[in-house]
Amino acid sequence: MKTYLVTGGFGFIGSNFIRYILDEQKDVFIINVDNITYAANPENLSGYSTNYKFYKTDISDKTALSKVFNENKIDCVVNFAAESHVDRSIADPGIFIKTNIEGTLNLLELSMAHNIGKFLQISTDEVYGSLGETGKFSEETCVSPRSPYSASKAGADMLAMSFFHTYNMPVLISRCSNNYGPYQFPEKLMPLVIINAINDKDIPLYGDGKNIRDWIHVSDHVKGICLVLDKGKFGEVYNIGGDSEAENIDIITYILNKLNKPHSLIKYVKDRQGHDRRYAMDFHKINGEMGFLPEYNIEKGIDSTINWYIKNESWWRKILSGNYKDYYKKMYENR
Ligand code: NAD
Ligand code: TDX
Repeated sequence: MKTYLVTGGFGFIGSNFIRYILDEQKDVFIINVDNITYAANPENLSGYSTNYKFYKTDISDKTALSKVFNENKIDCVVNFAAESHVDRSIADPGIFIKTNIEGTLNLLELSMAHNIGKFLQISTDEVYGSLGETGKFSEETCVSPRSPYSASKAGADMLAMSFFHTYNMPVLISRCSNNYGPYQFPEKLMPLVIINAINDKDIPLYGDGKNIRDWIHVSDHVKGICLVLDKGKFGEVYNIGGDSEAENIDIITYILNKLNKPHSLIKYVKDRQGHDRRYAMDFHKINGEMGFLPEYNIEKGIDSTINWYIKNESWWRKILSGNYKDYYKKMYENR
């Protein structure tokens, strides 16, 4: 039995990872460490109790976190826990430094003290900055973050790598492009558009709507993570991408057409400050070394995601009726 300490397991990608690994592998035990921020939802793992344990713990609280390490024999740490929304980082960067950098440092120090066999830092394409019309980010691209969120993720990556070089710790880093799929919190573009369209509400489109993201279905990301955990070389970075570049306006138009909603719902609003223009991932390395290829093309991925949000209306209606209302008002009213 292998024991994974997974942080941020009640969030979007962490919960998809835990469900996948518990469904697929019988010889794993998962310890989920999550302090249940606004982005967490324990319902994401309802029904999972075998080979699973939960700690309500803040990774930026080292004393509390050390209890988790003292009480368990952990083989491998997978660090998903983060503040993850760029717009929130622009409004209030402090918590991004605390969780994403200080929290990661605590995990690294405790992992070293407890001789953990593997530490995977879940990172993002955003650490590379912003692309022009051509080119892609490779693992050799200089890190050049441009938002408080991506700066905090880049800081965490550098700390993680410093623990490999300085202390010979078994560190791996994966950097993935924009995820979408089931259980994504409605603040992010894809679920926001699906939910607003279902509710016949305006869809806020930043700037000229032509910013490009490289979209990947979360299940492809999770499979990439499993490959990195299995076959990754310590001290290496692995890019994971969806091979699906699209402008925001095209994503929105596609969803509106699928849901038979009018394009008049689209409202161009003030641009995000420092809005990165384009992301695109070169993932030759993980493809060549481990055979990774995304299974979803973007149409199939969006269609299945729309169906998930239609079938799971009670999941997102509960979120919409809570604190999210205030966030939405603050972020979008009078924008
Ligand atoms: P999310 O916001 O949906 O979930 C984050 C989870 O972390 C939540 O459950 C939250 O409660 C938990 N958390 C936050 N602060 C914590 C703390 N101090 N202590 C313990 N738990 C804490 O995020 P996500 O979209 O699932 O992203 C997961 C990871 O993947 C992040 O590290 C993010 O940077 C990275 N990533 C995300 C994407 C994407 O498109 N969403 C792409 C590439 C990489
Ligand atoms: O209301 C909106 N209108 C809009 O035009 C929102 C929420 C977003 N956008 C635009 C901004 C981006 O160009 O859509 C694009 C995607 O925005 P987000 O969903 O906020 O994602 P992004 O900023 O690209 O970052 C995401 O991908 C990388 C995740 O949130 C990060 O956690 C991940 O690291």
